[in-house]
Amino acid sequence: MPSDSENNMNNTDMNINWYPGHMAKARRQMEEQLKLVDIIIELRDARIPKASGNPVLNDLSKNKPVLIILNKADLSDASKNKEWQNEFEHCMIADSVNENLSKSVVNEVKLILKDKLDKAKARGIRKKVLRAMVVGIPNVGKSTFINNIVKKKVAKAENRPGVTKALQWIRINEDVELLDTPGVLWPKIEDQESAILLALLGSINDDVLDKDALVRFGLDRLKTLYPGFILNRYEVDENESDLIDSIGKKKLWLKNDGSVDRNKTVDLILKDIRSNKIGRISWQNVGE
Ligand SMILES: Nc1nc2c(ncn2[C@@H]2O[C@H](COP(=O)(O)OP(=O)(O)OP(=O)(O)O)[C@@H](O)[C@H]2O)c(=O)[nH]1
Ligand SMILES: [Mg+2]
Repeated sequence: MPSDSENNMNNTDMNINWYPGHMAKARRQMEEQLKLVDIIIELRDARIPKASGNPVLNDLSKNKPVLIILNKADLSDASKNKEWQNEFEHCMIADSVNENLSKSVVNEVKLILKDKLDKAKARGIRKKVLRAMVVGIPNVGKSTFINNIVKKKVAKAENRPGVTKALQWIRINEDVELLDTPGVLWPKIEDQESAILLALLGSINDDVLDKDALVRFGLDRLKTLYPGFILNRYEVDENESDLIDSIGKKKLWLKNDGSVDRNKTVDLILKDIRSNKIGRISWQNVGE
């Protein structure tokens, strides 16, 4: 990781809004609901399956089965998705925007809970409703996933972190209910690399970020992970010393005085990185 990016990411602005108060509140509320819940569905970003795993949520999920959904899998590298899937006990690969997930997810939840349900049945208890709490970092697609499962737009979803503010139970059918929750991060980031990746892919409010440093980090990492992607998208030599400047010039993203409009260039590259415009990218590899 380039040290200048690391230093820039370490600035105090970053720390101010990293763990806003509403997240602490959400966590407390999630803890309260936990006793009602049979299973936790944890959404992770398929492009950063490790960095998008939240240690706070790990604590919460103690003693409950967890189904991991590698979401936004349409944006990540298909072969890496498979490798990551094998890392988790219960895990599905998902594109919550384009796939119809309802049947497969409900079936998987029932399969994971089968033993528990069978035991309850043997004791003469018939459990009426299965309840799943949907958790994950901000902007990972929790509300979109729930809308997909319920096949209606019941939860508000937008492409920025912090859209869902309150917990909301949503009935899927006569035997399954899902709880939508606000995205939560954790109070202390030990791992700068995870922090940068979360920022790069849009889980931290852009207003508190040094976007220029973020994009420099992204382009640098991209050169190593997927050689040729930058050349393909922007038609510039990947080894240019100031890639943002070179891309701005090539694309003619200029200011009135003819110099590169750096802010605009940074914004557009960041947008490309967060979509699949440059290509399907997995930013983390298994075992690293
Ligand atoms: N390409 C792609 N985009 C997705 C997918 N799932 C969600 N999105 C997009 O990601 C953005 C965030 O979705 P939300 O459902 O609001 O995310 P959230 O986790 O509920 O976010 P918070 O409530 O802010 O924590 C939206 O623009 C969605 O359209 C997916 O599987 N693939
Ligand atoms: Mg939401």
